[in-house]
Amino acid sequence: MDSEIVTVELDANNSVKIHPFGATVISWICKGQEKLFVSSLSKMDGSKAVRGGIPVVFPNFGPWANGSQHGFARISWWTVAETSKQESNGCASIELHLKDNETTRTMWNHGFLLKYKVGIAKNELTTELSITNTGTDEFDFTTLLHTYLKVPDISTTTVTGFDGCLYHDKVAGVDNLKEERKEIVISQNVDAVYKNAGNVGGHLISTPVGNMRIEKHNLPDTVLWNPWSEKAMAMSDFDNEGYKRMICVEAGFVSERKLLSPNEVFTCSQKLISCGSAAI
Ligand code: TA6
Repeated sequence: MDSEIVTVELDANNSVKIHPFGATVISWICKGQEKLFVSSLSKMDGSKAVRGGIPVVFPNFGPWANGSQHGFARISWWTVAETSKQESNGCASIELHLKDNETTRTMWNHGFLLKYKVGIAKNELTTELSITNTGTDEFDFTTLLHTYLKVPDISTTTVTGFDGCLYHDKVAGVDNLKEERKEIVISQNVDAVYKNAGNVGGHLISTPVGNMRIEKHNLPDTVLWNPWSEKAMAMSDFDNEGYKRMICVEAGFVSERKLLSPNEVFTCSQKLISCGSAAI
């Protein structure tokens, strides 16, 4: 399956790899350093969603009555529509598409076209998803970019951009909590869905060796997740110690369902900006 993986390269030290299974970005090398976490036990053969990188969640974030959790986008084979091009402004990009098919229609009987553009520039990775309703009936969806960032050590990692936001704590099962912390350090299983987070100034993930900023467009909510030891151990594709070297900061449109009329297009994106030196 490795032969299916496409690489977009700016130069020897800046490149991105995308697996057509789920259009999953599985590697972003920036200044010679890997910025994304992928579990060493992740499946890469299309038998299961990639455990890491940037899985694309559509048409449903979370448990789904129509099919597997987080919807079918991350477990479908996408097609490369536009190969990489070195644009004049020093960027390189590639576009992948997914449209409704027999499999998706058995789960969710709607016509759609997803276009996913992955672009790299100096110190930046942008992923843009456009969702077109190609059918004759309206549909609603939630969507999210399930970004696994690689960090040297979760215990020395902080993340900002959540203070003042309401959130649903999925671990405690409590809704409408208000985040008071300006800086969050994760020291246990965290699974929190924040409404309208990171929309002014983005999220800053800071580590002793460098920082990463996440800027979002049309993805008003952010999910913060780390399985911690027990949950990581319970996942067959999550290496037991992996939780110490990752943080999921997931840009999404998940607190409300987005309604799309026939021929309407919804576009959303995130930009990851590496503003540090080494391992993040
Ligand atoms: O985004 C956080 C979350 O919804 C968690 O609840 C956890 O289930 C995680 O996604 C991973 O889900 P997955 O289906 O990839 O195992």
